[in-house]
Amino acid sequence: MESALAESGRQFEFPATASVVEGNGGLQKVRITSPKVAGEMYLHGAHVTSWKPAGKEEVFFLSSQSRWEHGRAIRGGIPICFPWFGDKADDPKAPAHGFVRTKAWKLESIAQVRDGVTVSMFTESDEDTKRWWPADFRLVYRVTFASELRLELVVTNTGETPLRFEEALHAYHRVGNILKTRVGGLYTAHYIDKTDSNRRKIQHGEIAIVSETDRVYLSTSDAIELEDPVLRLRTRVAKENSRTTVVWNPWVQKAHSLSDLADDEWMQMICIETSNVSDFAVDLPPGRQHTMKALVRVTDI
Ligand code: TA6
Repeated sequence: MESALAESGRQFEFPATASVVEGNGGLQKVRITSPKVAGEMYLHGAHVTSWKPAGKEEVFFLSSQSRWEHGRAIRGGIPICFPWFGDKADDPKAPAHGFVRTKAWKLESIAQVRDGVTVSMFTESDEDTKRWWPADFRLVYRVTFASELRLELVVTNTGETPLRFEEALHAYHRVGNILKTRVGGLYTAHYIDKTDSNRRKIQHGEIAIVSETDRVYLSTSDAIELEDPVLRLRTRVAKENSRTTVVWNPWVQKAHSLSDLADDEWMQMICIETSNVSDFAVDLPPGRQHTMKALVRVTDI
């Protein structure tokens, strides 16, 4: 039975390139299939769950135990954290990482561009969002699936009062073996260590994951390079209008505590999160817009 959404999505389809189909848990997704690139993006959370540039394996990690249901976040791919990151400072009952990753977004358009396909989805403030956050806002998220992946999160303050928000593209990168993976690009950056009472520290050189790692790197603008000698891949994440980078791996115990992550899957993932969080939350005057961009490229090593 074709749902209304799939029906309504028909108008955006490109034969054999982009179609709106039923995905896991009956959730609707846009599926991109072309000689140049393959990809998937759910309307649930405007969540990219797959990107495969031609000749490459899947770039993103997706948990075999992920939930696919309304109100639950998908574990893997690229969840969007907004308008707060982590726990809400003044409300421990509020959903972690905000509410847009569990929201049903609307499809705005699917467009064929010179080197790929751009999918645009949007969501905005409503009664539900105002239960947690009184602001008026509109989010537009444009994702271009091509030989590179281009991500653009546009926040508009549609209200009368200034708003302050945090945002993160909480990307789960698939790796061959986390013990052999190295992260470059944050060589001397200051960071908040969330595994050590939020102590502030300084990075020295490349990042190697040797225990639970949960760090907010501050005042960052350089591209991140993920070196994976097992998959023989280098992933470069460049960005614009993002002043923080979060690096996360749950390691053994935290992974065990997460019901939607299989016990050994921590070895196959690392989160590199283009973001504006903590000291770099964004202040947006009424009627103004803020756009954060990330650009992901994968090359063989
Ligand atoms: O981005 C790192 C982090 O904030 C960690 O603290 C960890 O909790 C992770 O996000 C996953 O959060 P989630 O709410 O998806 O379980």
